Amino acid sequence: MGKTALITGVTGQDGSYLAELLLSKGYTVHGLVRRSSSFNTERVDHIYQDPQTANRSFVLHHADLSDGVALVNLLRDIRPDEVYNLGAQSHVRVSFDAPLYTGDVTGLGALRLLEAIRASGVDTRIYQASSSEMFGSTPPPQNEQTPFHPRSPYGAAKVFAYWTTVNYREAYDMFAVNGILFNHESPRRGETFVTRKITRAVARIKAGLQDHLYLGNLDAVRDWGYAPEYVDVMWRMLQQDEPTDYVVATGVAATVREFVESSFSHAGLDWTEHVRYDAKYERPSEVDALIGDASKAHDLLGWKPSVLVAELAQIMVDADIRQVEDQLAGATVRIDR
Ligand code: NAP
Ligand code: F7E
Repeated sequence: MGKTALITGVTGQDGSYLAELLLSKGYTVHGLVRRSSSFNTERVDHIYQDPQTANRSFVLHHADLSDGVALVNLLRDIRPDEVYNLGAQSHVRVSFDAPLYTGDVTGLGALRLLEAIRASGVDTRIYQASSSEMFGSTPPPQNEQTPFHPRSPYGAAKVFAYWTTVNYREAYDMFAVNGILFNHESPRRGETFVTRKITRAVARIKAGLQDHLYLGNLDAVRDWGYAPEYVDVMWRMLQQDEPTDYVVATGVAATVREFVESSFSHAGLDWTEHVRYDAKYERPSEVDALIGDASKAHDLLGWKPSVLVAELAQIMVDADIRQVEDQLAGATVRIDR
């Protein structure tokens, strides 16, 4: 019998890649989907299985991280071997506009899930999607020993979720781990995160659909990796003998400006002719520099990233150009795999 996993946030960037990975390993994958008035399953449509399918290996359930009782019922029904908590209000800028909602879903949501595991009595392992945003203003390089100093409601909510996960490991002997992941991107990245906003604009400018791209702070430094490689390390963390927390990063730094330059030049465009500044995209408090030291993940999990920032920009630009070409040709557009 293969294992069973539950993924919260299965409709997101990471959830979709993780679902594919686990299915390829023979898992039965259950995903939590929140109710929406329009379709919100685009990233997993290619692996969707109708409810009428016999012995489904991919099953979606309506639930929400704000509904603790639904989580208990879901866990009782599914009895997963592994739980991946990827669900979150994950946009840092938006967290300043919706701080209480972000605290509720991104912070308390993790606690609800841990408590639901206890309440349901299910013996399972849990992965918590922690973030480099927890380091905030603490200077790089950042590793598992680096003190947290979050700079946004999102970062603060993730710190709460991190310590709650550690506490449930210590208090209840749960196999609960934090993956402290640095920024990771892909053609499936949400369109308002800076990398995808840039690569999508490059494709549209190249096709003559828009002239300008408005951005905020170009000086921020980030450590950008490739999302499919980052979901692999989540899985590895839950296969170990002992639960512990890991930083996951490439160790390679780039500014937003450098990502802009790489993306535009890959499409044969001069970024200075198209990029404009809009203060609207600045944050009330910014995280200036995140560069991770993932030595522990290298040593204990044998994990090493292969796609670094320049190649990442090219992968994303190429995918967005293909998507715009498909749109213009009137083809059915699917998110790049
Ligand atoms: P994402 O694309 O924004 O996906 C977030 C997922 O959470 C979506 O499936 C979303 O559903 C779901 N969600 C939002 N509110 C929810 C709620 N109230 N109840 C249940 N589900 C809810 O994020 P991602 O980039 O895949 O990241 C996955 C996780 O890793 C997140 O927790 C994020 O904070 C964390 N993280 C991400 C990065 C990164 O660079 N990508 C780095 C470190 C940590 P909808 O599809 O309906 O919106
Ligand atoms: O911003 C700057 C912005 O929104 C990156 C999330 O996945 O990674 C992500 O958070 C940088 C910031 O990602 C624009 O000020 C400039 O310095 O792509 P981002 P993020 O805030 O780093 C962490 C690890 C997570 O955990 C989060 O969930 O780019 N920037 N101009 C801009 N950012 C955006 N979004 N839009 C702009 O126009």
